[in-house]
Amino acid sequence: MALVTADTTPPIATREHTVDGFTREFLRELNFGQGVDLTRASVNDKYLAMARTVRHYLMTRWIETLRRQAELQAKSVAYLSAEFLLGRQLDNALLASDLQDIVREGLANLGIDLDELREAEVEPGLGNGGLGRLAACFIDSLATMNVPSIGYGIRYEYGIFQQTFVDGRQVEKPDDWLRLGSPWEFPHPEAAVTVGFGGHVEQYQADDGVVRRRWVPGWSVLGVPYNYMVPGYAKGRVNTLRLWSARATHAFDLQIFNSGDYAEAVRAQTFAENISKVLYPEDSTPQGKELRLQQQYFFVACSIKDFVDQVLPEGYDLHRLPERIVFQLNDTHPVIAVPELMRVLVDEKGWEWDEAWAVTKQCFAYTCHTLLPEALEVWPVELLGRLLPRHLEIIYRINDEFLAELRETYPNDELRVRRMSIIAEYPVRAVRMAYLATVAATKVNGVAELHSQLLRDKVLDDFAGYWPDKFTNVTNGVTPRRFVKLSNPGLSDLVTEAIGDGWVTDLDQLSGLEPLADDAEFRRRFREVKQANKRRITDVLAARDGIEVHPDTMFDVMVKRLHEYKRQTLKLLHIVSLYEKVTTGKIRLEDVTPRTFAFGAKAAPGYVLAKQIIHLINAVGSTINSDPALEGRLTVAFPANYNVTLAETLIPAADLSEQISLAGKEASGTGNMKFMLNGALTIGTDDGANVEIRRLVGDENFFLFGLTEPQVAELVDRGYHPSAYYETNEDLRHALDLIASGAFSGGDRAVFEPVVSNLLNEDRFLALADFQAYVDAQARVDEAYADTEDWTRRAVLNVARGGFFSSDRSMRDYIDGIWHTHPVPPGS
Ligand code: OX2
Repeated sequence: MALVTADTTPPIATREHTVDGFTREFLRELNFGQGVDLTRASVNDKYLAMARTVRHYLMTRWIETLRRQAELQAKSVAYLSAEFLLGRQLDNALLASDLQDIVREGLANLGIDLDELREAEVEPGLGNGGLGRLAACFIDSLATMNVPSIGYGIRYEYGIFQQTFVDGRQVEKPDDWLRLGSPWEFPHPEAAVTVGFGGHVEQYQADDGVVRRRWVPGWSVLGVPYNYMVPGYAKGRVNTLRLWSARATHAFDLQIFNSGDYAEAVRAQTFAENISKVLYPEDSTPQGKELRLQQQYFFVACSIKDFVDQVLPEGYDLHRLPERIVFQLNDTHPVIAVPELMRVLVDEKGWEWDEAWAVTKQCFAYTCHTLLPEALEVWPVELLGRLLPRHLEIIYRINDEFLAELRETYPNDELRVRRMSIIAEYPVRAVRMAYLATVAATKVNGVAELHSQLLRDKVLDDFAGYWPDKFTNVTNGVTPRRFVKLSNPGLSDLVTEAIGDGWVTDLDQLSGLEPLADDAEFRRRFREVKQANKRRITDVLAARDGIEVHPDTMFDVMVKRLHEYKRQTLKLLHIVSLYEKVTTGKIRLEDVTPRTFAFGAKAAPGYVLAKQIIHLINAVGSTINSDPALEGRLTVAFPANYNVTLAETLIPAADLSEQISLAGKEASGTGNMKFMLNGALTIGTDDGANVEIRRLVGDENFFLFGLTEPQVAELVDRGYHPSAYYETNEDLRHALDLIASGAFSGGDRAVFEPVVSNLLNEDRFLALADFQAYVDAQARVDEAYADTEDWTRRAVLNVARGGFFSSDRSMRDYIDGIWHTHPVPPGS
């Protein structure tokens, strides 16, 4: 008898959730999958077999999720993002499948140490920093909250570069993360789609007699989808992340191949496959690179085609698209999706323009992540027209109609109309992607209250005046699964013992810890956890980087991309000043709070000043660390290649979180939230989400310093002269002079001259203006830290009041205010 007929649901393979069941599966994977026996298996063999076994346990939920979705066609979110900075997958999969104990025991029975295999996993670094990590947190929350959603992005063959230091200088190495195979991906070459580029647009008479325009691409590539499971916590949905990989089309190379020019055929293939070759190592500053635009169009064209042709059932009425999908644009990188959807509807489906625009306008929402003018993407018309000629036409028409509409509203204000044009005329004619996104989106959101306010008041003020209801805020969040539960098991157990484990999916429950801040025994245990976390990172830094730190010092941590606006130099000036005072006897070493200053930061390879700052931090570090008098008192730790994996052990060990960007420059920050939830106190400016952190935790539990955004604006307006601070502030002068003297560069005064002279003459982000306020705030930190009990009390309050910063809450805000979707549990 046939097991499956048209009207029965086909059965799904099952797995036994026991140690024996796991062991059987694991051996099968090892023997039949990897083709090795246990005695001969390498660590990588065992890791791959184990990872594949674990994913089997999630498969039922994945299949059920997909079936349910096919059946219900519930409204979904398609999160379009050029970056997903996932971090290692194994621990999260073990947590989601509730297999942690089973796997540990099963492997131990076979003489295998789970921790050794965990270390074999190479993290997929498919993002630069906050923006990519945020996307990863969001898809975790969506799955946990049972929200139908799909992530669409690029499967870069090389992720964010591996950073090494050679004589203190950053040297980049390619991130060959796929070298040993990735057990977490499911390639689907049979579902590949074709994407065109270049060529021209032609006019033709359609069957209905109407004259239409269509794109005749000059070349095309294949997009091959790779699916990744996005498992929700505790039996939630297993959603899908679909990343696209570029391949040469057969038509592309076969012809050349047949003509016997093998070299040319290979060249053609390389050209096509370059598109998904490497992640651009940029954060907040775009490189005007053609390949980048190719990447952007490549992944959104694949995604839209995939959604329309594969995900939607056959015959779906696209007029109802807004009931079925919302495309969330993660910054401007995917904005070319707007003219692409128009092209599909108008050119391919034969719709009228107005009809297509009415639908398209309802399908997109846009998140802006920056305030830096240089980070707002702009594509020269020349480039866009060459690569995507039809899209440029469509953008022009969208703009023409938009400007006509504006002229009706503002009849005598041509200046305003020109300001709001999607097309910039200067310095070259170019498409402003943020404006295009704003015109097309149902909602535009910033990522923290202050940021959203500044978007409305400054960056997109004309648009906010025109469409006040379009603008909204969703403050970022982080997933408590990865960044507390998994990365800080000590704290996690302590919290669960105190208030139960509901906090993992309802982070507001952390408020239940509030009274325990006054409980001496709880504080003692809380400190014990922090101390254990410091010992853990001490071991990691010794093994990973050969760096020696002292677990009984204050851990003062600044981890984020290296950028002038984030002001790593400000922290460095504080360290140098302290060093200068101690070594000249201005302060006694015994009076200095023992501190470990930890940095983690990558600089974009082309960002010369950022790389010089890295060199300087390392130079100051090696001078301080090699001074025997300072041993155990002052240490600078700058492990290379800061990534998600390192963050997971470093953040739980921190006492002090450095969030010291110039006010009005950091859109949100998300590291700040991770530190808070792990019991660090923040020293920070009134910037990004710091504002909300401080409001929640209370002024008395936050070390605020520095100019406010309006003060910055005023100072810049008046004319900012950094040298004036140098001249009037003795400590600052001594610190800068010490760097300039060559004290950290073996007497060579030239090495750090560019950094010093940039600070003295330019200092775009007002580090010198905030120096004294920062040093004063650090003195308040020292004073507070000296009272151990009270410091712990404040640290507990940081955790207790951090519930707001769960990415589950961010998702709720998006759902209620922007997406209007509903949860659908997998088996419901
Ligand atoms: C980052 C922002 O710089 C950061 O403030 C924010 O927390 C993060 O995005 C997530 O919203 N590229 N990276 C960012 O913005 C851009 C552009």
